[in-house]
Amino acid sequence: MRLFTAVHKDTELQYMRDYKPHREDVQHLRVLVHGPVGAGKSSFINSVNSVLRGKITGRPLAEANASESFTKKYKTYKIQKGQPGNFYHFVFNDTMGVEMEEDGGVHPEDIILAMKGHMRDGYRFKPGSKLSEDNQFYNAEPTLNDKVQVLVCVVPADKIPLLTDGCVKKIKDIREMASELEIPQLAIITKIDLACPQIQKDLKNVYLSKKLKETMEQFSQLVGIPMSYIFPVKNYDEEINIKDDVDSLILSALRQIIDFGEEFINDMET
Ligand SMILES: Nc1nc2c(ncn2[C@@H]2O[C@H](COP(=O)(O)OP(=O)(O)O)[C@@H](O)[C@H]2O)c(=O)[nH]1
Ligand SMILES: [Mg+2]
Repeated sequence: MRLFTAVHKDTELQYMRDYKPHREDVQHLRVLVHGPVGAGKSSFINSVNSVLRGKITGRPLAEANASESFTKKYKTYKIQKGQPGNFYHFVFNDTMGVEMEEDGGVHPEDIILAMKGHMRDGYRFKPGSKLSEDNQFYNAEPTLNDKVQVLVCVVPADKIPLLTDGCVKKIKDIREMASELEIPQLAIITKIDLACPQIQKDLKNVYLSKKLKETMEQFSQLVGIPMSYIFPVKNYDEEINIKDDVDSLILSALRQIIDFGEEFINDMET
């Protein structure tokens, strides 16, 4: 895999703009993002927004410090395409972090309920507790537009060697539940700039870095996600301007997300 050229970038951007689910009854692909607190989940969604809009779009989602970076409400993020009111045909849902401790963080059952489309926007996550059927934010009759088509696990490269057994288990449990629902999954490794000095110096070294490769292999073995479904990313963090190398990695991950989602809805029986 290589970082791509400017021409390739334009082709990819056009692909994203043109993308529409082939099934008439599906308005958009729904992508659910989960992972530890402070992993860069919100930053990733912001970064996708920046890449597609061609400008740094501020940080409405990410928080400046990790202890605050607690997404408490379930919310669908749409990305504006051209004129206001026009959107890309994929949406993102952020979740409260999978916490390192046993009973902190998002309840794994909440992730399943979200995947099945039972969670309505505005639901407030509570550590260790789950959405109940009598809750006003429980959607008893989800349509395909409410259901999740792609599950993305976001993990920071610099913390992979430090993941606790509890956290690995939660990620694996969620992964297994998604597999049962046959929902395609991939992982995004963020903060690759912090994990390897070579990459920090120049993002183009991403596929040359032995250190990153080892980190990705370690993660792959820990949670059982194949290497080919793990995408290294540097989020827009302190940058003021759009950079091709940053875009390139984000677009590679996004392309896989869309292709997985499209495949999933096309394989469905009804
Ligand atoms: N250096 C670096 N920092 C990042 C990256 N992605 C996110 N961050 C920072 O990590 C912190 C947590 O990010 P956030 O998106 O809020 O994490 P979340 O809890 O998973 O939503 C923020 O201060 C981000 O600016 C990255 O790729 N590189
Ligand atoms: Mg967040």
